[in-house]
Amino acid sequence: MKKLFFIFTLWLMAYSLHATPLLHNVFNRQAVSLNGKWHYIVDPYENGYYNYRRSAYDTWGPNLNPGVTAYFQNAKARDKSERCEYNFEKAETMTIPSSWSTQEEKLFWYEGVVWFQRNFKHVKKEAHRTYLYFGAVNYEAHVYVNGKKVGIHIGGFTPFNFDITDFLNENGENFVIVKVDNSRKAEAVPTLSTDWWNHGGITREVKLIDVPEVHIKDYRFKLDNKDLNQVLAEIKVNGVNKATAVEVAIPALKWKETINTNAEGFASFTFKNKKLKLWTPEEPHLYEVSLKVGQDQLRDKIGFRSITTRDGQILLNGSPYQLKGISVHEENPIGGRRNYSETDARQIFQWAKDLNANFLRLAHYPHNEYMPRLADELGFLLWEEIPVYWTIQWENPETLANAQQQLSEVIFRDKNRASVIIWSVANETPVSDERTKFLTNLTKTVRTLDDSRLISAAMEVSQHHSSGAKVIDDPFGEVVDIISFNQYHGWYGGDIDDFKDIKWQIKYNKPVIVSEWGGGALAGYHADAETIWSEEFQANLYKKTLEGIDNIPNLAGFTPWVLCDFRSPRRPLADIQDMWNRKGIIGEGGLKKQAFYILSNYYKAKTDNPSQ
Ligand code: GCB
Repeated sequence: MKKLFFIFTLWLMAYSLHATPLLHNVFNRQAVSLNGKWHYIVDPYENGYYNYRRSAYDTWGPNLNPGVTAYFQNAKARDKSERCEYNFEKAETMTIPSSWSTQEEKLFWYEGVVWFQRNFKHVKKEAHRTYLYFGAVNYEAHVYVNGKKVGIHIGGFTPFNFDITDFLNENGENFVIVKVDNSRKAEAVPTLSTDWWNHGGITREVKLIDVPEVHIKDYRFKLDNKDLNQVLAEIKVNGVNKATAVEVAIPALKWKETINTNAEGFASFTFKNKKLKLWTPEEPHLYEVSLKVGQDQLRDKIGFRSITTRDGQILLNGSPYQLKGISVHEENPIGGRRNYSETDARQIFQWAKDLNANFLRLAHYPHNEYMPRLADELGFLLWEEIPVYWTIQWENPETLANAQQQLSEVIFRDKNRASVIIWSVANETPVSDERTKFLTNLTKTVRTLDDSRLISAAMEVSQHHSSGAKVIDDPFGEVVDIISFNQYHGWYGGDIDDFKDIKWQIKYNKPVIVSEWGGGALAGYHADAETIWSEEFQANLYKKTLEGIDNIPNLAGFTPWVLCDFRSPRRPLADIQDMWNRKGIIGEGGLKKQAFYILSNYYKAKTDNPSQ
């Protein structure tokens, strides 16, 4: 109990010490973009942060000014005799957002610290707060405005913001410096080894947002699982200390109400409407919702749907629903860079549409916000995940706090997205008491923050020693809503011709998703189906897997591994892999492999004849 309390306190501390609690729906707020050219200095020894005794300059306090030595000061030699050993103005530039590995050839393999700097003009507005927002920085960001530290954020795939009002200069001339560190660490989330590229940098958009002192901080609208005519809603207003009126409207429903918050700016309410058009992938109906408090006005487009389970099935709006899925990394096969833009997201959904899919597993970390936003609009269901991958330090309370924070941040960002139906808390983690306790703690975080979605994790399969049956009996299965597992029969062992004869023993009567299956092929390499790495080999693996996959009990769908080839340092085989994981059904350069068409035909047949 004591330990739990300690962990909870750590988590709260992580929250309050690091980024200012997030503003919800930054996406739809008027913002000044700080994307574009930033100067950068590569700093493998952290020379700009520590002195020669390894004492961090930004912990020295006002009386021990590091002078021109600390990079976050953005110093320049003031006269011809002054020694200053860096100069951002003269340093090279890089376009933000980006991953430095794919922006700068010389940084392809680099893992460590890079400092980024840019100037910006911003005139303070009377009775307003200014927030500095980052869509994501991989992995650890120390942010300084005009030479002063505004905060730290840890975790490479979730948004954060700082209230920088009090750091801004009266003359409107400002600079921001970010120390970005993507060194892999054993205690981090993810930990030392993964099967994807450790893309360092300011990898998502940077924005400045002015909001009136009294502003909408957060809100949530969700359909009541128990009454599909009823919406449950909550609002949080910042900057008030008395009951405050918020105007809320959904014009298409001709619904408008003034809601009064309590003295802390919080209100919860419900409304009913028999004519509510529910959101589905086939008809992704979104309602415009508007919120207004004082001078602050914010809009969103929200879909209403329920997602539940019953008797081993997934129910969307109360009816059984089959998922036709594919796993996706946040990487572009054309160039192997990180995806970050609306255009990138539209490309992924176009491919998913060509595949006749209705479900994407966003592996293995939260993807950028364009993905859930467009999924809402275009009609795709999403599985979102945090990078609790393989072997995390299960007994380290800081690691747990870190994972909880990343989970909380993605839930916070996407809680109003109808497309998001599953929170996955882990991938292929080895069964032990400590690990199950860790993951169970994560599910508690989810249930506290969001009781309107399903929980899962990609688990592993074992083989029964005598019968040879494939067994899924992970004790974590007790805790989740959906049993998901990765299996690679025909690739990491097993003869694909035997796939249809496998006996599946799943301990839990819950819906099942096969969260990964597949094999590698080099796009354009043709041979017979026995020849590994050929498109024919991969196509045959897909064909045989699809012939036998319906033998899996309670199968609600699957997400083969993976839509596109992606970069990975674990894949050095020359002339075939060349540092790419080749399990994509779309190859490097965007070329569809044969397996793509096998899966798309299979999904088309399922769509045309769901009972097939
Ligand atoms: C897995 C992992 C995934 C890897 C994949 C592979 O089981 O979950 O991250 O990329 O296998 O290609 O081996």
